[in-house]
Amino acid sequence: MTDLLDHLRAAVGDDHVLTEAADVEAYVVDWTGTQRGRALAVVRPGSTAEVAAAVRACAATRTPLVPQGGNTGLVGGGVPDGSGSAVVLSLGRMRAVRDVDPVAATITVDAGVVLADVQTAAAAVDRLFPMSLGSEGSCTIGGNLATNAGGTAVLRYGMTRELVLGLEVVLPDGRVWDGLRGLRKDNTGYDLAQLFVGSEGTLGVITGAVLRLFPATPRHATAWVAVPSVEDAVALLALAQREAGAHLATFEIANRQALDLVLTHLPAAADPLRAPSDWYVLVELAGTASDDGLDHSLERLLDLGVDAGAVTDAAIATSRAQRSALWALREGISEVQKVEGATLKHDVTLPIAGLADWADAMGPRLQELLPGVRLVTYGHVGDGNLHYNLNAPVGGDDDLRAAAADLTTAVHDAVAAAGGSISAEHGLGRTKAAAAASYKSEVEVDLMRALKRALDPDGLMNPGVLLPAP
Ligand code: FAD
Ligand code: 2HG
Ligand code: ZN
Repeated sequence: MTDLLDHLRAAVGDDHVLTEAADVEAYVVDWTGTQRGRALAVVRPGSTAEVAAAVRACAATRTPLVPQGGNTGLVGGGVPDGSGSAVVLSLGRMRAVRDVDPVAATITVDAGVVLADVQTAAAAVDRLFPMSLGSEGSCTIGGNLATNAGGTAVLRYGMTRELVLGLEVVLPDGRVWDGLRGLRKDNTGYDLAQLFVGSEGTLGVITGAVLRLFPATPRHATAWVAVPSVEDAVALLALAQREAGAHLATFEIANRQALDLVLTHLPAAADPLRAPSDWYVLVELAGTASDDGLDHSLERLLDLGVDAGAVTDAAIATSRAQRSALWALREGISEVQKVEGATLKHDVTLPIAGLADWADAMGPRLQELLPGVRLVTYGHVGDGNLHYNLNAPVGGDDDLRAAAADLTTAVHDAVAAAGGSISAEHGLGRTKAAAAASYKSEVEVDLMRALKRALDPDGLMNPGVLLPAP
């Protein structure tokens, strides 16, 4: 072990190999506070060459390695297990924007660049990097790529997978694959970059990326809309797709329980509507500087929604401050769930046609399993993705923990039966790897294991994440 630490120090400098408990703490506990591991050391390389040297040192001693970006992941994939045998490799020092090309509409960045900084760098050349997550102030592009993150702009721009053109990756043996090509067309064999997207640190360490940029969308029309049911939200989505077409940028859902938690815990939050509703939709149209008429389209959409019985009330933002206040009601939910107490997360997608029936049937089944459990349902309904999350019955945090396995199995079984996915956008990490394998066919799991073996024959890259230990 001393040998390894010496090699790591030689690779990245003494100051960037952390071993003291206090220094390591922030790297071994996840954002939820529920996944805690132990690390042999945390290593913080400052360049691709230093990442490669650190990976080589780990490979030579057969030391497992856990890549980490902003540590905002929600499935425990970025923190080590409890054995204390792994090295955490943090990309936090690799924060350079290497190049921005507004004409090619590409940006080339180090993997440790924080998502909000990529957005800002794109805006500086009057372009848009559309990915938008509640964690964008701390999550990194490397983490976004490794988890194939989603967020609130997927409806219009797609998942991270659709926003990447090229990657630079340090392979498990320490070699560097330079695939930093910004070509829109490149049909020269297997798409290697896509292999690493969504691989959750199990195939290599992403050190750089070429990402796609889009025309800036400085114009917005935003509304917080009361809808009676999930079915009505889906009906309104169909109207929005027809009326707003390509301008439809965001279509998010939240139930009243979610809003109540936000109103309780966020001091600046206020209910924009007079009467409570069971469900709400945050809808936003976005356009370029020359796109007039978004406000008109939104009003027309809401009128059509009222006529169809899918909308009962709405608040339209008339200023930037109002727009931010409406967004805060949606983006604040994750945080306030945590403040409220014990939670259980279910990040599920379903075929959108079956979403409402699925949600209607699920609630009563969970109440049977844990009477009083609070359903805090929200998410990206435009993508068929619900965060079908739970908070404990009031005062019943221990009851939720005791019932957690049964509740999650009930949700996941119902998702599988309805043809959905138990991870829409957060990945599998440590917490869902075994469950996902149990719902996949043997052929699918075999293919995944074959890929893993081909790239990481010694199984050193983030073992136990994405695929359960064999
Ligand atoms: P980490 O948490 O550090 O790591 C996540 C995974 O990626 C781990 O498996 C890790 O090993 C791997 N990894 C990290 N960096 C690299 C690298 N350079 N090379 C190889 N592997 C790497 N997610 C969504 O999809 N949509 C949302 O709307 C969303 N909203 C969120 C809101 C909040 C408040 C929070 C706390 C989280 C949210 N997330 C969301 C989850 C999380 O922010 C994303 O998964 C994000 O992509 C993780 O980035 P990170 O840099 O924090 O990665
Ligand atoms: C969101 O959409 C995120 O807000 C976080 O994906 C969801 O905390 C969660 O469960
Ligand atoms: Zn989400």
